[in-house]
Amino acid sequence: MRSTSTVVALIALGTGVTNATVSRPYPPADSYLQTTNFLNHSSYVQDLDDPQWYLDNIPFIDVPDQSMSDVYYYRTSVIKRHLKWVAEGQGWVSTEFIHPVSWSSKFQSTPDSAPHHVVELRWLRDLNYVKNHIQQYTRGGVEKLSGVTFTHYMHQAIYEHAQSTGDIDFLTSQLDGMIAMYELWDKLRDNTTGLYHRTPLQDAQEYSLPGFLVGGPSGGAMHEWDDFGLSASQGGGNNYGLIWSGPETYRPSMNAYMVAGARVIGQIAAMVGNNSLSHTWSQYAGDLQTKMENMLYSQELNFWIDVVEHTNLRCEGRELIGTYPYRFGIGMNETYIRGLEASLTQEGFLSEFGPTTLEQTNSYFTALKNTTYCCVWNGQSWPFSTSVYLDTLARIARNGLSSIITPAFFNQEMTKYTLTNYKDGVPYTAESHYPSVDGWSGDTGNHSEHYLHSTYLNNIFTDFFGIVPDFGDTLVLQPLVPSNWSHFAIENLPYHGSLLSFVWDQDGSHYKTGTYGNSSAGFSIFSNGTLFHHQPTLCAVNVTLPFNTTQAAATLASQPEWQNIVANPNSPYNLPRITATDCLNLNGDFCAFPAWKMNDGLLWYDTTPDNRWTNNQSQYPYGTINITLPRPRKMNAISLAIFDDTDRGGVAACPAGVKVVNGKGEVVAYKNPWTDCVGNALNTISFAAPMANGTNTTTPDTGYTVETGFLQVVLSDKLRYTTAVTEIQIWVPPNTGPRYEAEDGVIGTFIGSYEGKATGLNGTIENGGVTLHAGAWVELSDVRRADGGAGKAQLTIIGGGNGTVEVQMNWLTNTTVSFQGPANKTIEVEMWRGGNWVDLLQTSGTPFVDAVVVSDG
Ligand SMILES: [Ca+2]
Ligand SMILES: [Ca+2]
Repeated sequence: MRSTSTVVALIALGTGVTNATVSRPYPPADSYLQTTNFLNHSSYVQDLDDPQWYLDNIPFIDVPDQSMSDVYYYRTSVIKRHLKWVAEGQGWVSTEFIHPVSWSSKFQSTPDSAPHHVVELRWLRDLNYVKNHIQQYTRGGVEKLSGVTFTHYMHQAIYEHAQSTGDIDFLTSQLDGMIAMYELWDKLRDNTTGLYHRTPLQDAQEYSLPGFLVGGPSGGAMHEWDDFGLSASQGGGNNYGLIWSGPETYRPSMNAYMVAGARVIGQIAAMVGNNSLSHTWSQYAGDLQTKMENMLYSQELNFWIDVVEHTNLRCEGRELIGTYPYRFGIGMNETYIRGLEASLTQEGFLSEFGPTTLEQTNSYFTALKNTTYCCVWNGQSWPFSTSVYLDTLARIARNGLSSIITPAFFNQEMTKYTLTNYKDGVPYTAESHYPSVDGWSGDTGNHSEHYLHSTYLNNIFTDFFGIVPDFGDTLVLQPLVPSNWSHFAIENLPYHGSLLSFVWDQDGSHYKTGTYGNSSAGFSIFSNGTLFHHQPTLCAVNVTLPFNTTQAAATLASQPEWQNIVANPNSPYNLPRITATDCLNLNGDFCAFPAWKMNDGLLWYDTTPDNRWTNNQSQYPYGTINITLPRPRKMNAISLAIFDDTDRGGVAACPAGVKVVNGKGEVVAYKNPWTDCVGNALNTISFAAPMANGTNTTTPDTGYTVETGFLQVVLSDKLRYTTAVTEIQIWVPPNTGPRYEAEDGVIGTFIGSYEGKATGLNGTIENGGVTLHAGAWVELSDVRRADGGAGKAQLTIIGGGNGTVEVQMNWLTNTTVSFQGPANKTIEVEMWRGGNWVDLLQTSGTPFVDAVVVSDG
C-alpha cells in the first residue's frame, strides 16, 4: 500500500451535474461540496421517476455485475418511495409499508423497520432524512404514543448513523432521549433471568419455532399443522393464535439489540465526559451479554436459541435469528463462530434464494407456505433477516476469522440476496421469498410492493465494499470485492461532511482520463473531487482523510433544512388541506383517488400501488385544486408531482397548461401551453408578479415572493388525456424562532393508518391559533433556543380561552398552565441541543393557543 500525492488532482466539477429539465424545489444542503466526475450519473437513473432527486441524493456505483447495479438503483427508488414528509418542523420519516397500516406507529413509522431505514439511508447525501426520523424516536414520542410495540435496534443504528455522518454533536444531543427510549423497555425485562422477552410476533417474526413448540394440544408441541378444527380429544387441539404469535420468549435477536443499545449509550455517555453514566451502562451491557451467553446459547447445538419465558423451555433448533448477535459484536470468538459455521450447510440455512429462516432439517421447517398469510418465519427467506445475516458474514469475513465464512462465501450469499430482489426478471422487493422457488411469498397487491424492512445499500457499502464507518479522521476499508473484478467506481458517497469517490481500475484502462476525469492503474480515493490516496492493489485501506472531519460534518449539519408547508399527516383532517373539484368516482359512492392524497406527504408515480388524485371522467376540460394553509405564508414557488401513465396504457399526461392564483385572486403563475412540464417528476414553478387573468404566460422570478394562505391551481387537460397529481409541495426556509405559531403545528395524530388509533385530533384552527377541545393536543417541533444549544429557556405560551394546557417537552417533562381569557404564560424549560418537540395537551376546559415564544436563559 502506498499513498501518493503525485497523481494530478481532478478538476472539481461541482455536484450540480444534471441534464434533467426540472428545477429543484430547494437547493441541496451539500451543494457547496465538490466531487469527481467519472460516471455519467444520468445514464443510471434516466429510467427512474424524478431523476433529479437521484442526482442530488444518491451515491453512484459502477460495477461489472449488472444484477448488483440494477438492484442497487432499484433499491434507491424503494427508499425514495418510502420517504414521507410529515409536516413543517417534523421533517421526514421512512415507512415500512408503501401504504399506511394500522399496526405502524406515529406518522406511520414502524419501530422494527426504523433501524434498517437509519443504517440504509445514512448513505443518502441529505442527512435530514435520517436525522428527522431518529428524532421522532428520541424526542417525538413514537414509543410513548404507541407504547413499545415491535423490537428494534434503533440505538445501535443511531450510533452507526453518526459513524458515517461524523456528526457527533447530533449523536450526543440524542443521549437523554435514547436513555428514555431504552427505559421504556424495562417492563419487558424478566426479573428472574434479567433477559428481555417478547413474542416472536412482536419481534416482527410470526410463525417462528417457539409458537410451534407450545401451540399444539395442551400447550405442547404441534403435531399436525392442519387439525381440521378438531379438539385435542379428537386428535387436533392446535392453538393457531399461539402458533402465529409465539409465546413470550427470550430471543437472541432482541437481547442482542438490547445489549447493543446499552453499550452505545455507554459509549455516548463517555463522549460527553460522563464517566459514571458510561460505566453504569457499559456494565449493564456486559452483564446482559453474559446472561445471554449463559441462557440463550445451546451447548448441544452450539448455536444461539430461543428460550420461552417462565417455563424456560429451550427451543432447540436453529433459527436465522441465531446469526444476529454477531452483527452486533456479540459472539465474536472462536467457539461461537465455529457454531455459526456449522449452520451454513445445505441442510442448515443455505438455499437458492437467501438463507432460510429456520434450519431445513427442523421438523417445523417448510419451504412452501402452508397458509396464504403474509408472514411465516419457519422457512421463508426474508430480506429483513438476510440483510442482518450478511452483516454478520461480512464482519467475520473481513477480519479473517473463519475458513468457511470467507470473502468468497460472503459474495456467494450476497449474490443470492441480489438475485432474490427480482420478480419476473426485473428488480423488485416484497415481504418474503420462497427459499427454493423464484417467487415472492409475501406479495399482496397494493400493499407489499417495494416493502422496506431490510437494507441493501448498507450491505453494498459497508459489507461488500468494506467501508467501515467510524468517528475521527481515519478512513478504513476492508473490501470483500471479488478478486477477479478489474474495475468499479463509487461516486458521491457522503462521509463525515464530504463526498468521497473510490475508483478501482486494475490496469488503468477502464476509467479513462479526459471527459470522465483522470485515473491511473490501481485503487484511488478522492474527497471532494481531490485525489488523496492511491495504491496499486485492491486491499485493505487505513488512511487519514485530508480534511478536518469534525469541522466538515458541522458545516454540513448547519445548512438550513427547507420545509414543505403543504403536507398534513392527518390529511384530510384539519389544515393544511387540499380539495379538488373532481374525483374519479366510478360507482357513485367511492372516491378512488381523493384530493388529500396530494398532501399526505407520500410521493411516488406507480399505477399500483397508487398515490394520486385525478380528474379522470370530469365534465370539465380542466381540474381545479384548492390549497388552504393554516395562515398566510411567504413563498416563491409551488412544486407539483405530475403523474403520467401514458407509457403504461393510461390516460394521465402532463397538463396542457397550469395557472396558479393566490388568495386575492391574482394569477401568480401561468403557463399555457405548459411546454416544460415533465411527467413523473416534481415540477417546481416559480411565481411572478401578478398579471391579468388570461395572460398567456408569466415570467418566473425566483426573487418574487407571494404571501398568501390560499392557492388555487388550475390544470387544463391535454386533448384525449386527463390530469393526475401525486403530491403538491411548497418549500420555505425553516422557522428558526423565537416565535412558533400553534396553527403551524400538527394537531394530534393517527397511530398507524385511519384504521389505527386517532389521538388528540380534536382541535380547531381559528382566530390565528388552535382551540383545544377535549383530548386535543398540538405539536410544535424543531423548537430551539436562539443559539440552537442546550440549556434553560423561557417558554411563553400566548393563549386564551378557558382551561388548562399541559406543556410537554420532548414527551418527557411537563408543566401545566391555565388560561381564563387572553394571557401570556411563561414557564422555564430545559431544552436540548437542536430542535425540541413542544406538545400542548388540553387537560381541562377549552384553552386556546396562539403561539409559543422562546427566549434563552
Ligand atoms: Ca401523495
Ligand atoms: Ca398563531
